[in-house]
Amino acid sequence: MAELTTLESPGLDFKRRLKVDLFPTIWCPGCGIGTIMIQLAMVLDEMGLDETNTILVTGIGCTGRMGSYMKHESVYTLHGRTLPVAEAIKTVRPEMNVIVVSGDGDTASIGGNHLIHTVRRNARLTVLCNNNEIYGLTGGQTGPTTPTATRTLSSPGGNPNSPINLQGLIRSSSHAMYAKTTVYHQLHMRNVIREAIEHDGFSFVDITSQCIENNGRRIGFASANEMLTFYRKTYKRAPKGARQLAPFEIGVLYPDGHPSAGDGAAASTETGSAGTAAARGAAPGPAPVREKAPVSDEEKARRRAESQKRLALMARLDAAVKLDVATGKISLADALLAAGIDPDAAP
Ligand SMILES: Cc1ncc(C[n+]2csc(CCOP(=O)(O)OP(=O)(O)O)c2C)c(N)n1
Ligand code: SF4
Ligand SMILES: [Mg+2]
Repeated sequence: MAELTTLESPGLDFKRRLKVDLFPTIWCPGCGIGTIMIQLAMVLDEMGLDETNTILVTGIGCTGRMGSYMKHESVYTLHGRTLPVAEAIKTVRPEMNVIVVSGDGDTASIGGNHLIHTVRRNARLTVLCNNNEIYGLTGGQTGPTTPTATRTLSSPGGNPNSPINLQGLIRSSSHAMYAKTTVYHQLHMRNVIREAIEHDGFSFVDITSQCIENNGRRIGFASANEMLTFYRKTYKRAPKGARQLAPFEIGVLYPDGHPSAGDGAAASTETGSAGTAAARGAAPGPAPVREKAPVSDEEKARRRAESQKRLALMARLDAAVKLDVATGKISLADALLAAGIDPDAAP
C-alpha cells in the first residue's frame, strides 16, 4: 500500500482536537494565537496524534492559554518554566510526544537559560514559539525579540537594544532543527509544525504573529489584517540549499547531515529578529509568490478521502505504534502489517 502523507485538505476533522464548547477564546479579535492553534490541531489530527500519546506544555502569557482549549493533557507551567517541565515529562514518559507552546518572552527572556540548556541537551521536544515580538498579556512591554527602535509600553522612545538571535541560539546545537514561519503563511506553518514533530531531536518553530492590541496598533498598524498583509508582502521563502535564514525569510534549517539539510534556507550572514516595526518604512517587495499551484476540487476530495482513510487506519493501532507512525519511525503500511490489519478490509 502506498504511504499516505497529504496535509493539504484537512477538512473540519481537526475540530475534534479542540474544546469548541469553550469558544470564543479569551484572545483579542485578530490575535494570531488562534491561527497557530488551528494549524496545530490540523497537524495533530492529520498525524493521528491524540491525548493518548501527545502532551502539551504551555507557559504564562496570552499564548499559554492554548493548552486549555485543546483536548490533550496539558501543563500550564510557571512563566519561563515550560522547558524543564517538558523535559521532565519526556524523561519519565519517553513514549509520549511533548509539544511546548509558549510566547517569545516566556521562551527567550525569563526562560532563556532553560532554552540554552534544553537545546544543548537535545531534548526530544518540539517548541512552537508564538513570536509576537512583545509581552502581550501584560500590556505590551519590550521583550527579547522586540526589534530595535520599536516603540513599546516600556520603551516609548523606541527599544534601544538588539533582539535575541533565536536562529543562532537554536542552531548552536548540532542536533536541533529550526524553522521560521508566519501566521500569514498557514500551509507553510502547518508543514513545518509537522516536520518539527517528526524531527528526532530538539525542534523549534519560530512563528511570527500579530499582537494587534498591545503591539500592532502602537507601531502604526490599523488592524490585524494590515499586519497579515505586511507579513505576506515582506516574508519570502528562502532559496533551496542555503544554511541560514536571512531576515524576513521563512524556511527550515536541519542539522548538518540530516537527509533534508540544505533544502530549506537562504545563505546570509544576517541573523536575528527581522523586525515588524523596523521594516515598516522599507519599500514593499514584489508581489508574493503563491506557495503551491491551485488544487482542483477533485484533487481536494481525493486527498480528503485519503486522509480520512489514513486516520481510520491509525485509530486501529496502539498509541505507541501510532506515535511511531506519526513521527516517521515506521510507515503506516508496515505498522498495519505488523498488527495484522488489512488496510483494504472493512474495519
Ligand atoms: C515569574 C513571573 N514573572 C513575570 C510574570 C508576569 N508576566 C506574565 S506573562 C508575561 C510576559 C508574556 O509575554 P510572552 O511570553 O511573550 O507571551 P504573550 O503574552 O506575548 O503571548 C509576564 C512578564 C509572571 N507571571 N511570572
Ligand atoms: S494582547 Fe495581544 S497576544 Fe494577547 S490576546 Fe490580545 S492580541 Fe493576542
Ligand atoms: Mg509575546
